This record gives sequence, C-alpha cells and structure tokens, in this order.
Amino acid sequence: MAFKNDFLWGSASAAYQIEGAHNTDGKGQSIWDIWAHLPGKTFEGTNGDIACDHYNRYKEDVALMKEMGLQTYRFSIAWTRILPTGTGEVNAKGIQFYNNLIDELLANGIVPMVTLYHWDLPQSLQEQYGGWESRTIIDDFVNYARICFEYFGDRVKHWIVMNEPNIFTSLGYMLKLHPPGVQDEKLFLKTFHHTVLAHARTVLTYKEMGQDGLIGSSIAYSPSYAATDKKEDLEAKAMFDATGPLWYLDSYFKGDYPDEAVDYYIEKQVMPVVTESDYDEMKRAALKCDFIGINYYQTSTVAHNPVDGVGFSGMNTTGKKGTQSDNGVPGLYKHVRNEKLEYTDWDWAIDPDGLRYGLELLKERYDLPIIISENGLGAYDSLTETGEIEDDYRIDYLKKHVMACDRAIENGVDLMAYCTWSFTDLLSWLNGYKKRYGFIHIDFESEELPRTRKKSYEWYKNLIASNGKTL
Ligand code: BGP
Repeated sequence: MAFKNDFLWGSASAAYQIEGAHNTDGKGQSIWDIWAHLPGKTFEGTNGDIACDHYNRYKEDVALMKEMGLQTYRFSIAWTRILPTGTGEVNAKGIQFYNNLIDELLANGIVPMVTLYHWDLPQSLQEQYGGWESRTIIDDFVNYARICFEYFGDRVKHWIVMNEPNIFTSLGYMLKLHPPGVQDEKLFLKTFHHTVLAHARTVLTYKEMGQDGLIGSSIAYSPSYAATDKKEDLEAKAMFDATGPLWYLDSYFKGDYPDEAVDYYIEKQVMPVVTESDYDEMKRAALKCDFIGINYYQTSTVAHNPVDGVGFSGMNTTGKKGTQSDNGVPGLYKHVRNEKLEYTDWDWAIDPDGLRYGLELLKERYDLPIIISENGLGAYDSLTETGEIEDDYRIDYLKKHVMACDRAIENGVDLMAYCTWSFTDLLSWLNGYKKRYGFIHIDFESEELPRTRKKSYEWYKNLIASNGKTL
C-alpha cells in the first residue's frame, strides 16, 4: 500500500453533535442550541442538549480510541465554551475541558486535530449583528481563534479553521435548513465571503504568532460528472463547478473566485463586495495554508436545467431510499440520479472512485497536501440478538474509499490523513440519532448511553495496525 509511515488514521466529530452539557460550566448558547428547539427544524425535534454526553465521558471515549489504535482524533471546539457570548471574558472552565481532552489524547498517543468552527456560532453574535452577515464577525472570530492558539497551540499542531463553510452558509442562507433559516442568494454569497476572510485572517494570524503547526480549512467536496457528453450537460457541469466546488476551493486555497461564476453573479446582481484588500489577504493566506481539508461523501451528476426547470425541492432527511427528487438551479444545472452508482438510504451516492478522481483534481489545481477530514456511511444499524452490530456495509464502504486513497497516493497525491466520520455514533444535524456513522454504537434510548464496539471497530483497528495493508 502507498501509505507512508507518518500517515494519520483518524476519526472525527463536532462539538454540538457529541458533547451535550449544553448549559454546563458557563457555556453560552449557540445558534444550534436555539435552532434545534424551534418546532419543525430538525428530524423529530432532535437536539444536542445531551448528545453522547462526551463532555462528561471523554475519558471513556478516548480509552476506546486508544484501544483501537486511533492515530488522530478530529474534534471541534465550541466557541461558546471559550467565550460564552462570542467576545469578552474567557471562560476558564471551557478552557479546562479542552485542556483535559487534549491532554488525555496525548497521554494515549493520539494526535489532536482541532476544528475551530463547526457551525455553533454564539447566539449572541447572531443577535448583535447577524453573525456571518456582518464583517464584524471577522475580528471576533480571529480573536476567538487567537485565544485557542494561545491556550492550546503548544500541544495542538493540526488546525482546521472552518468546517464546510459552503454547507453552513448555503443551508443557512439559501435552503433555510440551518440557522438562521433565510433564503437570499446575495446574503448567502456575502456570508460565504466573510468566512473566507475570517479563515484568511486566522491563517495569517497563526503564522504571525510564530505557531509551528499546520493550518487549513475543510470544504465539503463533491466532484462532478456531466450526465451525458451532450454540450448542454457539459455546460451545466462547468457552471456547477464554477459556482460550487471551485467557488469554495479557489477562494480558500487560491485566494480568488472563478471568473465564469463572478460574471454570472454580477449579471444576476448578487455578487458580494470583494475589495482589493480582500483579494490581497485571501491570496497571502492561500500561500500560507499547509493543507486542504476535504469532507467527502459523494459525487454530483449534473445535467442541463432550463430556466423554468427544477429548483430546490428539499433533502431526504427521512432515510427512506428513493425519496430524493432532483434539485437544481433553474437555468444553470440540476443534480440527477446516477444510474451507475449505489445510493445510501438517505440517497447519497456511494462513489469511492469519485474520491480518487476528486483528490487528483485537487492535486492538479492546488498542489497542496490534503487531509480527508470526513468520510463515512450514514446507515441504520441494528443489534443482533446477542447485542452485536454487524456493519459489514460500513466496512465495505470504508474499505473501498481507503483503496481509492491508496490509488490517489500512487498517482501523486500528497495525502496526510484520513478521518472517518465518525468515531462514535452521534447527532446528525438534520437526521437525528438514527442515521449512524460510528465505529462505536451508542444506545441513545438508554439514559446510560452505553457504548458498544461494532464489527467495523475491529476492522479499522486492524487496518491501522497494518498501515492499510489489511484491506
Ligand atoms: C458533514 C458535517 C458533519 C456531519 C456529516 C454527515 O456535512 O461536517 O458534521 O454531520 O456531514 O452529515 P449528516 O449528519 O447530514 O448525515
């Protein structure tokens, strides 16, 4: 296999999806603490108030990681534990929690990989100035990041500034599925641009502080195919790429926006204000990024969509396979089902070779090392009569994706780490607790939240021990 000796085999989580303890030890409220309690916003009203209770059980969880031989654990810091209202006094108990977690990981030989922002914006900043809608967020974010670097930078050497800024801004400002539940394309592009600037200034700050670790951000990446080789489908694919993956990746890792998409947005009168000094900062930061983080779940197959064609018709959050209808942007493109691929119960395309293809495209366009910060299969898991979880489908999914990584490395991709989503089962933002991703099953019906190793746990353990050879 092509994995180098310092390759990191890991697994990932995010604060809101796992920690619980939503109002413990001085933590402030985040936009998700509020949103998940609004009627009809999440699947059957599920929320992260308790989640996996990782805040209180982190030692038990780290012990399971250690036993598995996990080499890196990616988790996020809840801004509201460090600064309950987003700015102001540091909350010592929040610092203490992450110090404890980091120390516990290191004591067990696990490299901490920290995400600074995994969607849980302090509610207070949303109320004060609309959160990501205002440029004020940039300085507030950098202030928060600087505090994290000061407290944790001596031990944390892998930093992911943003998690999927493309998802939280589009679902928050276009599709009305995430807080603040707005539909306004201009605002979506503006908030996304503010994430680019917050990321850029954070990267520059990190380097100016003389910190000696690695820093980047993670984008949700769906490489695309044209549905056919007809001209109109190829054009649709090109516009999907320009307004989608390239818009997100170029801004973060080239310091620029793709011309075709800029022209399109100017004509549509939704192009955000991007000043010369923004471009300058973006470009300087792009040169300082140590890696590209990608979360890979699926590819997109794209077809022509007439001006009176389909718009956004919702996502399958029920887990009933085949209920996802085509979504698109009228006049630009639509996503269609790819008959060559298998789909999950939530209608996500399963496409391991799409990962290899995507990694190679990234190598070609950005030529940076890459961290896969998420990849995994959301599925229903059930216990056998003897209480086991035989998740062969998950093993099969992960195995094929790891093989794709191996091929990409063979083809010249500098892949540093692979993190599965997720280590334990956890809360899915919109799909509740029944869509499971973990190596560790958690019985969310039981107050004790018991943890049980799944069959995939042993499989990943062996894979890590052999550095990928036991595929
Ligand atoms: C990514 C997020 C994760 C996680 C994952 C699975 O977009 O970064 O936080 O939720 O997707 O998604 P879902 O829970 O919708 O199945």
